[in-house]
Amino acid sequence: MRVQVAIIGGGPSGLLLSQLLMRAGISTVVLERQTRDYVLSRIRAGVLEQGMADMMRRAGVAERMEREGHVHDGTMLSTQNGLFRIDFKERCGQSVIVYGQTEVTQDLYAAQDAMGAQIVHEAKNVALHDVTSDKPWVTYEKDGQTHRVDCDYIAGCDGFHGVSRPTIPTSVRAEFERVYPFGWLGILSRTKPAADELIYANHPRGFALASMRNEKLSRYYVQVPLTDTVEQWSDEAFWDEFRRRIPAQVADTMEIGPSIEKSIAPLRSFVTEPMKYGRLFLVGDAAHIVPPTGAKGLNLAASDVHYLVEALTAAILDKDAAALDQYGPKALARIWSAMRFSWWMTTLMHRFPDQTEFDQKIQEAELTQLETMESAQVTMARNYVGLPY
Ligand code: FAS
Ligand code: PHB
Repeated sequence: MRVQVAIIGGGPSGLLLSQLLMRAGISTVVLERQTRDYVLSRIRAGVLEQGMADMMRRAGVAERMEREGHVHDGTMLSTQNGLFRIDFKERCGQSVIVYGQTEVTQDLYAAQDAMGAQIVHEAKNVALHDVTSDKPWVTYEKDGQTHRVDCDYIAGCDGFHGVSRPTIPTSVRAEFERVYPFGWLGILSRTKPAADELIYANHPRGFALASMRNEKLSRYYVQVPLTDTVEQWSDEAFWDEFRRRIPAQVADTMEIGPSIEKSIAPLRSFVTEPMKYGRLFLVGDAAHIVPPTGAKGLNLAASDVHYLVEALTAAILDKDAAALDQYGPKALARIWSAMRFSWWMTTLMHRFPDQTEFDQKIQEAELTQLETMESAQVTMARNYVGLPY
C-alpha cells in the first residue's frame, strides 16, 4: 500500500487528522491496534472547547454535536465557603460544549466510512521504519500476515502508550513530567445530572467533579489515593463519598443509580519535545498528557491536528517543506499554556497527601481570589474555554 500520510492510532487525533487531510485531497491510512468497538467503549473526555467544536465543523462532522451537544456558559466551583459560578460568557464572551469523546469518535468514524477512508483495525505490532529518510515506511501484522505501507509522512496519533514516541531516540527526546499522588475514580450512570452545569468541588476529603453527557447520563469523579482499586469501590461507597464532597443542597436532591462504567485514571502532566523527528509527527496523547481537571486532553489533540494539517497541506499541496518545521513550535506553545492551566487547576482543587497547613491556606486564598476578583475569573474563563489556536 502507498499513501501520502500513514496515521498510527484510530482515536480522536488519528481520525480527525485523517478526515481533514482526506478533505484536502491527501491520501491516508489509519492503523489502529484495537477493534472499533473497543475504541468506542472507552469513556473519556466530556467538554469541548470552541476550537475543537470549530474543528468538528471544519471536518464536516458537527451535525450531531450541534444537535445533541449542550452549550455551557459557565461552571460552578464548590469550597468550604459554598458554591460560586464562573460565567464564561460574561468573563470572555465564549462558552464550551458538553459532548462526550465517545460521540466525537463515533461521528468521526461515520464520516470516515462515508469518505471510504482506509482504516485498519486490529493492526498489530506496528513498526515505523526510516522515519528520518524521505521514504519512510510502516509495517503491521494482521490475519497472520505482515503488511507494508510506503508513505511520505507518518503521524503518531497512538496515545501515551503507543509506538511512535519511543521511535524517537532518547538522545533526541526531552521529556517533562509531573505525576500526581492521587487518581480519579470515575463513574457513568443513567441518572439525571446533579446540576445544569459542572461542579468542581474542593473538599477536605478530596476533590470531586459532577459532570454529565446528556440530560439522562451523568459522569462523576472523586479523587482517590493511587493505591485504590476499582474493586474496592462499590456503587454505594462511591455515592456516599461523592455526596459528602459536594454542597448539601445538591447532594440532598440528586438522583443516584447503578454505575454503567467505573474506572480509575491516574493523573500526570507530561510533554515530550520535539514533536517532529524526520518525517514523523507526534500528535495528541502520543506527545502530551494533562490531568483531566482542566478538560484539556482531547482539546489539545484538536489543536495539534490543526497545526499539523496546516503544515502537511503546505508541504504536500504547496511544496512548502519549510512549513513542516513550524508544527512543533506552534503546537508546543499552546500545549505548554494548557499544561500550566491544567496543573494550576489540579493544584487548586485537590488535597495533596503531603500538603502543609500553609499550603492549605494558600489554596484557600487562591480560591477566594477566584471567587471575588473579576480579573482572576477572566483568566480562568479564557483558559477553560480554550485560548486561540
Ligand atoms: P488516544 O489514546 O485516545 O488514542 C490513541 C489510539 O491509538 C488508541 O485507539 C489506541 O488503541 C491506538 N494505539 C495505541 N498504540 C498503538 C499501536 N502501537 N499501534 C496502533 N494503534 C495504537 N481528556 C479530557 O479532556 N477530559 C477527560 O475527562 C479525560 N479523561 C480521560 C480518562 C482516561 C482513562 C484517559 C486515558 C484519558 C482521558 N482524557 C481526558 C484524555 C483523553 O481524552 C485524550 O486526551 C484523548 O483520548 C487523546 O486522543 P488521542 O491523542 O487520539 O489518543
Ligand atoms: C467529563 O465530563 O468527563 C469531564 C469534564 C470536565 C473535566 C474532566 C472530565 O475537567
